[in-house]
Amino acid sequence: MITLYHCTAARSFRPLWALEELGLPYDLKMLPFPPRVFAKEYLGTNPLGTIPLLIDGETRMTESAAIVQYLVTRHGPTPLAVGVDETAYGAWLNWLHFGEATLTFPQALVLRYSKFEPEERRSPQVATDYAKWFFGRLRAVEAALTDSEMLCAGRFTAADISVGYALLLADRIGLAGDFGPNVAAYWQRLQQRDGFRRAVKAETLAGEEQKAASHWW
Ligand SMILES: N[C@@H](CCC(=O)N[C@@H](CS)C(=O)NCC(=O)O)C(=O)O
Repeated sequence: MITLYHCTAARSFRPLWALEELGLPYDLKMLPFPPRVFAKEYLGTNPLGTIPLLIDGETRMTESAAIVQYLVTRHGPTPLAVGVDETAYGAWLNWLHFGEATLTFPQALVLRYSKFEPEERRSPQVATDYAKWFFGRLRAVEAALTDSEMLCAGRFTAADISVGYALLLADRIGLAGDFGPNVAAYWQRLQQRDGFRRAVKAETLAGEEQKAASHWW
């Protein structure tokens, strides 16, 4: 059985969404955010203290985009993966990693310097500058969606899960109002997917059952 350590609406939502899209059984372990402060015992399981942590037999992974890539390739075949012999293979890998490395990184700085740091260390300038950075990078997504419903390969793939999570985070931290029209419509489409809805329901139910309040936004 796959085990996923998760905090509500954190990057671990990527693997959770992928697990639901794939219909795989899994054990969801909810943690309060940030675990390194509110669930110190978790450091014994994952010394990084970060989520996600996915355990699948001997495999342990802590990078959300890599986990999604792992799930759709190891536990396929599935149309969520784009094969090496498909034209869109390179574009797929690029979007898959763009979602975390390019889109989520600046948002983490917005969150940190507008919310997580103690009052005296907060910086409206850092938060504003990195929100601008995020919207600058998001132009690539706006352009990619001009004539297409999803990012690549003409279908919903793991790349949409990776970029879709960056949009979820933007929504939670109040940036979604400035999405361009293509990104706004895409974000609506993604939220209507059964797999997305099941993932939201799963984290809500597991959060209640395990009493892990982790509404950090
Ligand atoms: N690049 C990693 C980042 C993992 C990460 O930093 N996760 C955040 C939550 S979204 C975390 O655990 N933060 C708590 C902390 O740093 O203590 C990924 O994509 O999974």
